[in-house]
Amino acid sequence: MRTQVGIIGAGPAGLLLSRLLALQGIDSVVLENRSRDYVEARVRAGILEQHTVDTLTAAGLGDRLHRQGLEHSGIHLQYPGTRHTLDFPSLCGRSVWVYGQTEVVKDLVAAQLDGGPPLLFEVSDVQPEGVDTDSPRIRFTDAAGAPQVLECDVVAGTDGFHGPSRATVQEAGGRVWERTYPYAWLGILADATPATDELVYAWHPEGFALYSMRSPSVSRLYLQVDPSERIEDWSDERIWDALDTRMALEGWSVNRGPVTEKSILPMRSFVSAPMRRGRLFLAGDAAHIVPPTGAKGLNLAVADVTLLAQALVRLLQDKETDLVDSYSDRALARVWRCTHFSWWMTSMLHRSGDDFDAQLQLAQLRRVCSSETAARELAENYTGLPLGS
Ligand code: FAS
Ligand code: PHB
Repeated sequence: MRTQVGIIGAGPAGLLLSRLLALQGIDSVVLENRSRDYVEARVRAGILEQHTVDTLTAAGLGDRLHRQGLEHSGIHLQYPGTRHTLDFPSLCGRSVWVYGQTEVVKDLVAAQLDGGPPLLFEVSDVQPEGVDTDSPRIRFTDAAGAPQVLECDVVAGTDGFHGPSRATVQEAGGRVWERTYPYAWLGILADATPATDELVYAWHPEGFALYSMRSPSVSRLYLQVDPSERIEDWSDERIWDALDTRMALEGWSVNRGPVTEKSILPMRSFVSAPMRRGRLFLAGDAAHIVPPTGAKGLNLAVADVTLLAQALVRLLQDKETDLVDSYSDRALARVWRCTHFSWWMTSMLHRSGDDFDAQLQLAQLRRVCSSETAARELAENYTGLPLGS
């Protein structure tokens, strides 16, 4: 087998990269170790930045997004007795969109299978090789159990936090930064009409809570819990009661409904540099992880592959290496900006158990809710800084 770009991983990063390259006449093959059903069912991100929406729309993937996505012009920040609304368009001229990652992936997979480049599910033993040469390859076993070799000009490692690509880059040197937070998120999906027009990020003495959604009839809610908590110890009733407590506001209440999914998500910040080794390039969670508080993970993956697609087109069509040579530094600049913002939102909203911290957090929240300057800084980062800024 031969292609120009061998792509490891069919998450949003790998699938969008394949699409963006195809639109520029560059062929690719996407290798995915899970099944289509598994990939499409993974419940993850929910918020799309404007540049993500613009990129998906320009790539011909915006129809369902514009029909079913919910444009949100702000968020609510809450602490006991106060729920304050940040109006993003008036603060920074941008909004965000609620459209689940599951839906983005379904749209990408459908486009790929409808005449797009090859997408091979349920492969195994995937290993990039020869990445320090101009003719790298990817060894793998296909779904039928046959050993295969994919000869390429370039390999894209979009295989997430647990894939093989980052290790291949790190073998040649590099650095990793990691911070594990002393809390986790318990998340639920519920068939319940959201009791809020826009997301509510609530600080509370008992812990952080987030009211999000997937549609006018599906709510997505999160609770800060200790990382050692087990989901089986959290009945639906206990979850709803905790949400009621932490999001309590005079004259308002959380809408309950059947819980259709619940899980506990650890929280970490992780950055691996460089995002390149020879002809192997990393993008998305393969290179970085951010705590979900800032709704950055999926959007950062989209930003990476937007830069990478431009760089690979320049390399493979114009035979120019300037953009691939600067890709890692340019991508990492945005990665660190988003890592900082995600850390800042997380640190402001999650209880550490220390009362001095609590007073600092409340002071920061009161500042953001009373100062247009402070609110603008949150709004600009949350809605996504312009690519390349
Ligand atoms: P992904 O992990 O999505 O995709 C990588 C793909 O590579 C997967 O399909 C995987 O199966 C495949 N793969 C792995 N190893 C392979 C191998 N050896 N061979 C072939 N394929 C291989 N972000 C937010 O903004 N908000 C959130 O609320 C949020 N919640 C999250 C909850 C969870 C449980 C997780 C894990 C992440 C969450 N994220 C959230 C972050 C998430 O959305 C990621 O940023 C996003 O999936 C990044 O996309 P990719 O880089 O494509 O990585
Ligand atoms: C979600 O809807 O899954 C979501 C929304 C905002 C966040 C994190 C997750 O900050």
